[in-house]
Amino acid sequence: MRSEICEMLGIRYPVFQGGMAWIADGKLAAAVSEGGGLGIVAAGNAPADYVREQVRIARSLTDKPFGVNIMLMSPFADEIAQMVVEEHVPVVTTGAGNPGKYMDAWKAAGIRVIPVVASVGMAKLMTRLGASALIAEGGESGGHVGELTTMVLVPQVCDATTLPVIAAGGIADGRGFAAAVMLGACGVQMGTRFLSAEECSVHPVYKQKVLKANDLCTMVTGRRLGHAVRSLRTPFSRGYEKAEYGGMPDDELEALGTGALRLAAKEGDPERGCFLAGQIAGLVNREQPAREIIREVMEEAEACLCGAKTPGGHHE
Ligand code: TUI
Repeated sequence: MRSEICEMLGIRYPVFQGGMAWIADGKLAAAVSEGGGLGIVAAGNAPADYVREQVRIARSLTDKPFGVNIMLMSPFADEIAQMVVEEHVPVVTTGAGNPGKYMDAWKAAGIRVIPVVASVGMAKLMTRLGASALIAEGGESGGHVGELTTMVLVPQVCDATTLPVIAAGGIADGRGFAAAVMLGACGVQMGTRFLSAEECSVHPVYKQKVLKANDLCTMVTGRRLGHAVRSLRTPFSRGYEKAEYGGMPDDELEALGTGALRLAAKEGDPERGCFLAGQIAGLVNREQPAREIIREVMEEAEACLCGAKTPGGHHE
């Protein structure tokens, strides 16, 4: 089940690990890359030195390719954009904005740039600016979400670009992988599924919440301030929603969200933490080594795509 993205990046399986802020560290990225996928260190809102340290940890644990995800709304985005060049990171993915101003420098450094796009317009722009591939992420995903679902975004992005497209949002198993391929994608990115990996050092309270979540456990907040975020329904997210629609001033609302993601991921704070997770969390219910996750997804996808499985998931 190799695809053009495997040749381009030198990876065995076209499976990316999502760039989960404060969660996707050097250890998780290395485990995914060792398992044959593309591990990704997430920068999130962390300072450049923290991210550099994680890059070095990943490099000490694997000699396989891995990437860094840069969250473009971060106050440290400029420094991290420079850091990936200094550290010779082979692949950069971006999220939550337009990476246009960094593209020339990254390309000159030989970095493969793979932006997350949430619309056809952004897909066309990134194609023109010289991206190596695109990640089309639907709003089923956890974290910062766009307007479109994976089902409608992926085929429209595939038709709008000649680049390889990685599908993301709502994909956590081989059926999702196979569906993505049917929509025109050549690979997938999974966040929530890799959050459950044994090598994922997210706080145990966070991991357990995701493992126990069902299909209806997530909600979207933050639309009023222009950055919608999908997270588990918790006292924090409900309180935020109340404040959002209750007329709290913008600056106070902004302050309410600040640091909540780190509190969830690092401290497992059930009251004040913001637990980002995708709608597919209901399907993710056990901890497994990253290598096993990748193998299971690829085997199931192959079975689906080769006709061994009928629609609906029943074996013939
Ligand atoms: O970025 C994500 N997911 C994230 S980022 C994050 S940290 C955060 N902290 C505070 C507020 C918001 C987020 C947690 N999860 N996914 C990739 C993604 N990118 N989804 C949607 C987009 C996107 C949206 C708009 C990409 C480009 C874009 O372009 C808009 C423009 O024109 O600048």
